Amino acid sequence: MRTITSLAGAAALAVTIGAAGAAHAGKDLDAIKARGQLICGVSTGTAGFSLADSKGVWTGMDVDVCRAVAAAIFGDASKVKYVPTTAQQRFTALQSGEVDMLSRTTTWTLTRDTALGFDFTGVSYYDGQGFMVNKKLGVKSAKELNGATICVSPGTTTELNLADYFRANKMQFKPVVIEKADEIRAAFFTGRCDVYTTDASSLYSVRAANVPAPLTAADFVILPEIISKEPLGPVVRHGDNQFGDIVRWALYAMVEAEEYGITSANVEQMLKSEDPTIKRILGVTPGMGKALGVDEKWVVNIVKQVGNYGEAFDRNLGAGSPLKIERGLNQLWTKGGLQYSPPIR
Ligand SMILES: N[C@@H](CCC(=O)N[C@@H](CS)C(=O)NCC(=O)O)C(=O)O
Repeated sequence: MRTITSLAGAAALAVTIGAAGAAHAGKDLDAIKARGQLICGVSTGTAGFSLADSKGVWTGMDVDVCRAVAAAIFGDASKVKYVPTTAQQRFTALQSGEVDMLSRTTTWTLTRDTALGFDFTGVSYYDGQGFMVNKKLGVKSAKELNGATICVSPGTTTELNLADYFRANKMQFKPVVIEKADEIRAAFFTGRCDVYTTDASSLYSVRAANVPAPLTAADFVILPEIISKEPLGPVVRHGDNQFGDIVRWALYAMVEAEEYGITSANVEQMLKSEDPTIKRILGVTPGMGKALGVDEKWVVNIVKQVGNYGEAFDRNLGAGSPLKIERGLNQLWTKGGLQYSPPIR
């Protein structure tokens, strides 16, 4: 009886997968495959997240998410064209089709996920908004900022949270609103504003990478208050669920690989593992690639070329980078953090 039931269950699953048409590519995925390249909207330059060097080579955590998607689709992480976007331009770039996806410190909110016509596919970095000030001001807490002049980027959650926070705490502020990242940083460092506010990770990034000599990182303090939740993640347009699924699971694959101890260094060795979960993740037991409409070696390609989530975090943002950001909320759930992949099965 038990055998008959489970056979019936397996048959039902086969029918479901067949009917859903795992291999039906939508229009965005078709276009990406036809051009042979993913077009990823990144920021104009935030060290650790997305930054181009003098040769035009992009690196960073957000860049690595683009690379993982390209590795899943093409088996080649280098098949990405990067389009720099400011916070204000980014959503138009995605809506108009100028880019296939965004991977650029973009916070998942209800209105962006609905009214703007987008889907967020996961959280690549759990962040929160903070404040940075020049040490000379002697300010120790955001509660002391009444009357301050504050540099803030337009078209961001930052702008909205800032207004909420000051209203809630019955304080006044003078906004200095500047779209371009290099200009807003210059305005802050030259003293045009007392305070720079953005995602805390970007404050760490700017303090580590952008302070102009003779000033140094030690001249600036990031205040202890984190005033918001900023779950940053990749974004796609509505209309091509299969492409959205690939973007979603490319990031999850990096997280799942970390949880199961699969790294860029040991992935070949792991192909010989007897663990059924690892066999499924790496496509040794086929099925996951087919369900997603990509090669069965999709996770092998991602991990070999990009690394698992922890490797990417360490290299771009953590101990192996100039930013030295703690894993914190971005630690795996098994180690007290929030990074958690649904099962690859
Ligand atoms: N996470 C926030 C802020 C994102 C954001 O883009 N902030 C600006 C602060 S300057 C930035 O990173 N810009 C980088 C760029 O334009 O290259 C949001 O999604 O609204």
